[in-house]
Amino acid sequence: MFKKILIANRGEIALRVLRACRELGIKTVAIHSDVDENAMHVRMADESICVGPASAQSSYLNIPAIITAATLTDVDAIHPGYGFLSENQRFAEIIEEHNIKFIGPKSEHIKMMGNKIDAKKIMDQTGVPTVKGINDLSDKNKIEDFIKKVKYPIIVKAASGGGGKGMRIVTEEDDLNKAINEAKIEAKKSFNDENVYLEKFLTSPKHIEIQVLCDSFGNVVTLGERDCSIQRKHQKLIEESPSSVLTNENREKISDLCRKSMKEIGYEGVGTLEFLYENNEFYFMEMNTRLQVEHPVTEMVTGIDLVKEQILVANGEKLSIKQEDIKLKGNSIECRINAEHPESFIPSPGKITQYHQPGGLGIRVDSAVYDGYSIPSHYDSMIGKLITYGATRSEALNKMNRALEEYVIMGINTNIQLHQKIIQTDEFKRGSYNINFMSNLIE
Ligand code: MV4
Repeated sequence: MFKKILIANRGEIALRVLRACRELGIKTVAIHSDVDENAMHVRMADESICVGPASAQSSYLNIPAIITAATLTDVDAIHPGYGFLSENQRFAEIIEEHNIKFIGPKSEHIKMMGNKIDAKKIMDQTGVPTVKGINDLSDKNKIEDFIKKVKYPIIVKAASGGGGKGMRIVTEEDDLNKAINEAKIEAKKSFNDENVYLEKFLTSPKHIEIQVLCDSFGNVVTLGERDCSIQRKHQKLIEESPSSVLTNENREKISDLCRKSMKEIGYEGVGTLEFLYENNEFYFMEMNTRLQVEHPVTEMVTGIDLVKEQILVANGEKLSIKQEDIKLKGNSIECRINAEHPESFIPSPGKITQYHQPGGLGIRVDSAVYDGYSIPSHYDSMIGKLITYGATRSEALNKMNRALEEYVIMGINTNIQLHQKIIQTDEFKRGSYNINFMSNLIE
């Protein structure tokens, strides 16, 4: 078993990984920037190393400094968390070149899924339903034929995209060329890859994703779905599992297809297949090859510790869980707590002058903040996740209402009130919401 793991991240996810390591009897190394010297992940780790100044570019994204830290502390493996270097193929390769295990998928799969066009092709070839689209934009006639078939609206997406950059929605023919050119320029600037593709734009889908877990022996399990439709500017706000609109039958059908596909490509580690879901049909969009922010709702309804499993399969162990042993039980909801103004959404870093976090049965708080902690302005504004679990969805929802009321964070602005507003709407209570929920709420 790994003796020591370096955690190449900060905040709540660094703590999440530290906790799994401690339970597995593995020593931990935290890395941190100058401004994170007093961060909780540094305090909780067995060892810590400063890898650079405040800017993420010079610290948490600084590959040479992180490799040096890993070599100096003699770790067996590196866990990248989410964000930062978690889906960086070069980072995964360099780590392995240093005979250190990257806790994540093979670098070939990071690369494959990093290109959304390739990802869709592979999924299509392995029998997963994808959104109708066209990848080759060199022939105007082919584009015309495609649009004649699927009709407007159309969405232009960047092959290396994510987070809405290089994306354009086109509702009429006159706007198409301009949208493609603008998307190309934006994609080149953001991802240094000007490749874009077209898809039929679905106007009111849900965003539903399937969690997979695979070992290096070809064993694959799926762990149900997460409904992540409550998002604003491509930042998820609330996630839940299971989704209230899926029947056991359509859950099993899509899960079977995901397992078959992952087995066929020889995927290893945890992964998430992102789908749009409209009129009872799934359409694959992209795959995330990392542990995701919202993984706790899956852990709550399956009872499976995804980070421990991730570490075990990276260590070359066979999955001990069989698909038939995975039973989704109860309901879980996660609210992402951000340090930001509830109406303007402007980040609100600064010192937390008073802090009380909710507790009790069915409440989980994944956060790295504490009383007196100063939130630096250099990183993401997400300061924690509030997760509730109940035997039924209404119980999980009642607990969320109670927990949000109990949560005290003074000195900074947070989106706690916004969460209260969202979960008290009839649409949220019904669970029938789609990706347009937030734009309708604010209007
Ligand atoms: C779509 C879509 C509808 N139809 N693709 C959003 C981020 C990226 N992961 C892909 N996204 C979408 N892709 C098709 N074919 C709807 C979204 C989408 C979205 C689009 C525009 C503005 C806000 C959005 C919020 C969530 C999802």
